[in-house]
Amino acid sequence: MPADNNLDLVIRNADVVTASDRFQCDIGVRDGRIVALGQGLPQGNREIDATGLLALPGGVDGHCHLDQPMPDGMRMADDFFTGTRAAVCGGTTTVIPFAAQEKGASLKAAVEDYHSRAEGRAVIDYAFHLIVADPTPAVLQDELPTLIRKGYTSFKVYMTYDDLKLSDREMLEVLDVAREHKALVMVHAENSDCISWLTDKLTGEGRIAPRFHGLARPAPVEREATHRAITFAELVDVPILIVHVSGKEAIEQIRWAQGRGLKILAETCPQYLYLTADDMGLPGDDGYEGAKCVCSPPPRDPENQAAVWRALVNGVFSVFSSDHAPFSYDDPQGKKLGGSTEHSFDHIPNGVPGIETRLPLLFDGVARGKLSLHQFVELTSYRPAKIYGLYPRKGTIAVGADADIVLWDPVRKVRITNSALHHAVDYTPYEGIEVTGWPVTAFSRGDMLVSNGEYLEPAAGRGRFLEAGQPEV
Ligand code: DUC
Ligand code: ZN
Ligand code: ZN
Repeated sequence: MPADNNLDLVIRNADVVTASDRFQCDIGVRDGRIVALGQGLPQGNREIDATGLLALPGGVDGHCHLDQPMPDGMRMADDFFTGTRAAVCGGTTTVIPFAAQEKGASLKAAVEDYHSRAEGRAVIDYAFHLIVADPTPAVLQDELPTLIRKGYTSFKVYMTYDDLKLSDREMLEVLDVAREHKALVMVHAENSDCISWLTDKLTGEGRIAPRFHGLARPAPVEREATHRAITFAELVDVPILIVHVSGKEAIEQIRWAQGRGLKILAETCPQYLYLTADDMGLPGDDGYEGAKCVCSPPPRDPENQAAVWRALVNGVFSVFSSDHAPFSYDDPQGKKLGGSTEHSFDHIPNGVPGIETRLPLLFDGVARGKLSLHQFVELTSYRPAKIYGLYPRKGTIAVGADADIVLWDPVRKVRITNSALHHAVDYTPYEGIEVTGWPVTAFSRGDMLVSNGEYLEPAAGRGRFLEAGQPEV
């Protein structure tokens, strides 16, 4: 090591775990990158002793919503500042939220607007997915290919929600652009007409409480759309990623497709491991509290939770994301839309917060012996970095990678409570759950942002935009 080339940071006695390896060493960091892994590294300008802690690559949250423009008087509680603050306190050092096109508007304009929301606010690095809601010829032939070339290499399409959904024909056209330009399409798979028919029936009978949200979106609605999306991917001959898979029936479709040799990737989220339909309200409960757990697809039952755990362990899922959708409960722009608790379930903003709790909730599965540490890193950091074109800068601890490193105390027990979280949402659906293992110290490009559980208030805006490369599926 040349004497004039001091290390900015040395993390001593690290028990490093990546998706594939585990080794004891010191980690040397200069100019935000890992430059040395070895025993007895020279003194750094800053020294951290990691004895007794695990050193994992910072989490990559490949699906979260921050400050996304919303219709109908809704507003997300988290912007890029509070959302990324919460992310890093939960061990995530890269987020990929969505620049969403509005129908009738340009995609490029959505991206420009979204940059202005992130700049000066984000405390960790971020890339953008796109949401394609209006695939006009101009979008398909010009905007999308240009944006892909500029580092927006993944985009989400919806099969439901009136303001976002695409027709089958439009889905095929978007998939074809992805094939030609080697981008990746993420699919929200629920059958729109089935949902609206069931919703009309339920509300027509006066069954409007939050718990009926689950009955309007039962498993076959997700199963059918999952199968249809797979069929489109097969016809176009392009990989896709099915997001927020909630249970057994959709998993069966994905396994079936994977068994046929199709490149169908899949994601699940903490809500499908920890919540059930009962969290939206028990039979007979017509109160409104269940709105806190209304998300789509909805949480199902313990048998489905077990199926989701199994599919995480046996490789059906490639990524574990938060789908953080930050709507406060006691907020006329949030769950109590318009200040009312009287409206029907189909007017409740969909989604649950979870950007800070994503990793601890899955890590608890490691502590309970359900999955290995390597699988944990693979699902939460390595694979999302690969799939969304950010590897090897993100997703691993290796010479040349960004020094996005999180030190975990693998035995610390924490009872999750909203007052200790760092998002701007007024509740967590995981209140009271005790987990084993907590991310105590976090570095982003070598800057310590969290120290022994304390958020160090780094400058808002230190986070940088990441141009994504070609997805590696
Ligand atoms: N469903 C989505 O599709 N997005 C945000 C949250 C949700 O529940
Ligand atoms: Zn979705
Ligand atoms: Zn989402």
